[in-house]
Amino acid sequence: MQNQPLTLFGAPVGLWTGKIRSYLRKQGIPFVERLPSDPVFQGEVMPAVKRFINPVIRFADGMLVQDTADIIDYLERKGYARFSVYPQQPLQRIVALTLDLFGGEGQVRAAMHYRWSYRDYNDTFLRHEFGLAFRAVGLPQAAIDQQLDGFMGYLNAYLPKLGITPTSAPAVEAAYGDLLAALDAHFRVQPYLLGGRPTVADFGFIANLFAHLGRDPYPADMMKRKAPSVFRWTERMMANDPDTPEFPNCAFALPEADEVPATIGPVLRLMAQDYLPELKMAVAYTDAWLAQQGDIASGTPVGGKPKVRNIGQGRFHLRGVELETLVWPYSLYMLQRVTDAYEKLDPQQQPVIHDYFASTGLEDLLTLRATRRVERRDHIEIWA
Ligand SMILES: N[C@@H](CCC(=O)N[C@@H](CS)C(=O)NCC(=O)O)C(=O)O
Repeated sequence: MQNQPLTLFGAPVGLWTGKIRSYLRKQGIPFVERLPSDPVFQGEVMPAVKRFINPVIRFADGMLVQDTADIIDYLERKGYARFSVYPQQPLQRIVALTLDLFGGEGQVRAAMHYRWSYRDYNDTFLRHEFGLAFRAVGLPQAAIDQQLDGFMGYLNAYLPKLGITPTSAPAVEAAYGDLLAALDAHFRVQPYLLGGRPTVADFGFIANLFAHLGRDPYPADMMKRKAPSVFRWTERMMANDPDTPEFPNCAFALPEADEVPATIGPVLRLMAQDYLPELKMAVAYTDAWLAQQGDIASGTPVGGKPKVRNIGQGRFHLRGVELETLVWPYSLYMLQRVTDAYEKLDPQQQPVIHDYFASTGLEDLLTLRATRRVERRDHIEIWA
């Protein structure tokens, strides 16, 4: 079974599809990519996962796995991976999980902003890219244009719901600009976030930094001009080899001692400043929301129905500007990975990790939890 290519249902334009495409290539796992217009996706995958969502992988025997975090875990568990993207050593492991959260959930706002707030600049490219699925099924151009207006309008309409408005845009851009600068300094001296080999940290970041921020015309141009080492890392992440000619002496490995590169400190400090307040808001909002709901049976989809992935909108401050944004229990699912890993440590290891996180302002993250756990069952986020 492991020799038969699996099918990746997703799209070149898809944020989370890029994360899994990168993972499959780096792990040398054979796959065939198909667009969501494919009859198998429409007739088999969508009914099974109960919503339109990309990516989904399908094994030759029909088994489906949806959600990039679960796909990576599944492939590792079943022995498909050449190397684990979860470091074994505690500091490296917890920093990797933390950066997975920051690069994935924490950069969606920037990705959506630079794609849709610069829609005119990006439009020819986006219409081409979103048109691929409609062209693949042979729709005439007039019908494609109509479909594109509808679907692109639907995605564009997320901006205000994510707190992206003319008032907040300068804060969103300042936070992303500082992050690009910190990442650029890092990738000048290291091929991957934790050293010579990609970890789940890199796969979290490549989600937003490839399909949107590294590929759409406006942000890709900005990345090349302002942070060329970050752009170079996006190429490296999409290659099926280590792709490190500029680091000829760097082994495809993490540091032997349980250390993380010094240039990661500034990235974590930006997370503490720009993302931790939103996570704290999401936890407090979720707790208040849960308290209002009364009894929710274990296994209930987080939003009541499989299609509803958020539980409302909460407010927080980004660089002094108040934003109102959707609260996604999925972000808490990714946060739990950090808090679970910290909780599992030997008591004598915890202070070492705590001290490192305190040096970046992120110590509260290690124990930040909602009153109820989010799990995933049958492709849906549920209350445990
Ligand atoms: N947490 C999921 C996210 C998947 C996701 O949100 N995919 C987007 C496309 S990149 C989607 O299908 N959105 C459909 C919609 O919002 O209606 C993962 O890691 O795979």
